[in-house]
Amino acid sequence: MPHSHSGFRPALLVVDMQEDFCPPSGSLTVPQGRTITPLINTLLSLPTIPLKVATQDWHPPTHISFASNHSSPPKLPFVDSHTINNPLNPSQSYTTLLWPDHCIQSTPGASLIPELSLQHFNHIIKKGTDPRVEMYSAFFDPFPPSPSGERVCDSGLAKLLHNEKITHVYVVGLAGDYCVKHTAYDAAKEGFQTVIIEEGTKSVNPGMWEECKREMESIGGVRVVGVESEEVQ
Ligand code: VGL
Ligand code: ZN
Repeated sequence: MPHSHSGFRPALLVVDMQEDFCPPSGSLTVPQGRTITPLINTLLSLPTIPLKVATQDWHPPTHISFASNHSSPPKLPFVDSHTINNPLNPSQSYTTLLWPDHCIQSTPGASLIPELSLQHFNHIIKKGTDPRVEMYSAFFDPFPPSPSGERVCDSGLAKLLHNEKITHVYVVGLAGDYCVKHTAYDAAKEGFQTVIIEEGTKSVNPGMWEECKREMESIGGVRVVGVESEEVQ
């Protein structure tokens, strides 16, 4: 990381390192999802990072993102999309893929993988708990806040990072093309210098990662860097 000075107080966000996203037995496996754990544990061991936060996708069984909850007509996970209306403003909608059942609250699949160095985390944030909306970002649901500032979901992560006077947010975890991407977008929108450490993430669709990176850098204000880059030294 850049050398410490008054304008540098980093946080590490470790997104959704959960059994259901990991081979061999997860229900929504990210290829090679487990292989990033040693690098993440190295980052977690750095005493120069004052705030380390894990997130957990934490869905009720009735969650709208599960293909199994859309039976007439039947929907295929990974293939069919669906459109979610904003519960606070039905004229706004968000279309995204449907998934297999995953990360159901308090089930083994929702647990953080045991090889992750849990003792370093200052906070664990749960997301995706509202059955009515998809929530890839660890900050908010995908809809803009209402004119009065109300949101469907707010995990409290933005307030935590602002309270801790964080300047830079380093994001790793799963999946690069979904929750890591949308978490990084929201971190940048919240005004944090936002960096994804490339070797610290894997994607559901690895073939799309290069395009995903370009999109994040061009429209998201997110930097994607290798662990050996100056940025992370
Ligand atoms: C995720 C799909 C569905 C993720 C969560 O953590 O990237 N992807 N729910
Ligand atoms: Zn999910």
